[in-house]
Amino acid sequence: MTQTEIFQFIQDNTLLSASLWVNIALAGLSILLFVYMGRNVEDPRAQLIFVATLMVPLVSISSYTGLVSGLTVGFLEMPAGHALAGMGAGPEGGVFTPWGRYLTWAFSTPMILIALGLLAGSNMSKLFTAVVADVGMCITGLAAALTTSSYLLRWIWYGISCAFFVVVLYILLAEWAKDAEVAGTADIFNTLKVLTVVLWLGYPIFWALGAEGLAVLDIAITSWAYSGMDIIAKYLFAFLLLRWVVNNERTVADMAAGLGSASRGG
Ligand code: RET
Repeated sequence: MTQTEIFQFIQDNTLLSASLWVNIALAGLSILLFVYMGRNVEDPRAQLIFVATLMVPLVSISSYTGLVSGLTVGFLEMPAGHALAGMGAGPEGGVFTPWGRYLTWAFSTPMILIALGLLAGSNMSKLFTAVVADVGMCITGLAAALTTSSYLLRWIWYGISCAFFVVVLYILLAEWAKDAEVAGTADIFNTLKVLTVVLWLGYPIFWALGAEGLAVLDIAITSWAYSGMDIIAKYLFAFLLLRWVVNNERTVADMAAGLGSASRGG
């Protein structure tokens, strides 16, 4: 299938193309809003949180532009055992695979974790571990989507991706939650942690239910599920984080100087 045919296929499926265009529009608005919100932030650590967070909609607008144009979408023939096997590939069939989504998660999700780690006052080892495991999760998730030789191997990739995900969850729930108490940022960190953990759990669930997994859900519904989760996990998340940073720049600055509220003493 040529890129033009894929582009046409997406345009013809209104529900599917709307799920992509909505995110391009919201990412664009978020970029403008966030640049405006951050215009007076001066502390370097707060600035770093800002830049990392601003990258999220920037990566997102690129990701969705790639999808909507057909550049980062393929129609792949599924291996025997898959519910949609035997559909062929190309104009005759194949399974709609928006692989650009999984690829660009490798760039957007580390930014979310860097922002969260800095907010929690993470040390370098934990931040490194979280980011590396997260990239591993995204790339092996991409491998699961692109493997067409064996149904079993698709799910083995999925399992490996989940193992990386467990590392990320552990750092978020156990390590950074503790660090945030010491840093004096527990309130906002806990809000964002719950939002992140609950939403991120949705991605592997919808992958498993979608056309590329068990094929219980149709491609437009799956696309809306990801797009809806993205709207909350990216733009709402980033907005809440940036609003807090702007209003609490002092707390962030003190943290950078090793003066988190706990070490300041009573
Ligand atoms: C996959 C499938 C394989 C198993 C696992 C997955 C997890 C994906 C996650 C994605 C989060 C994406 C976000 C994007 C926002 O920019 C790759 C779906 C565990 C957690 C938050």
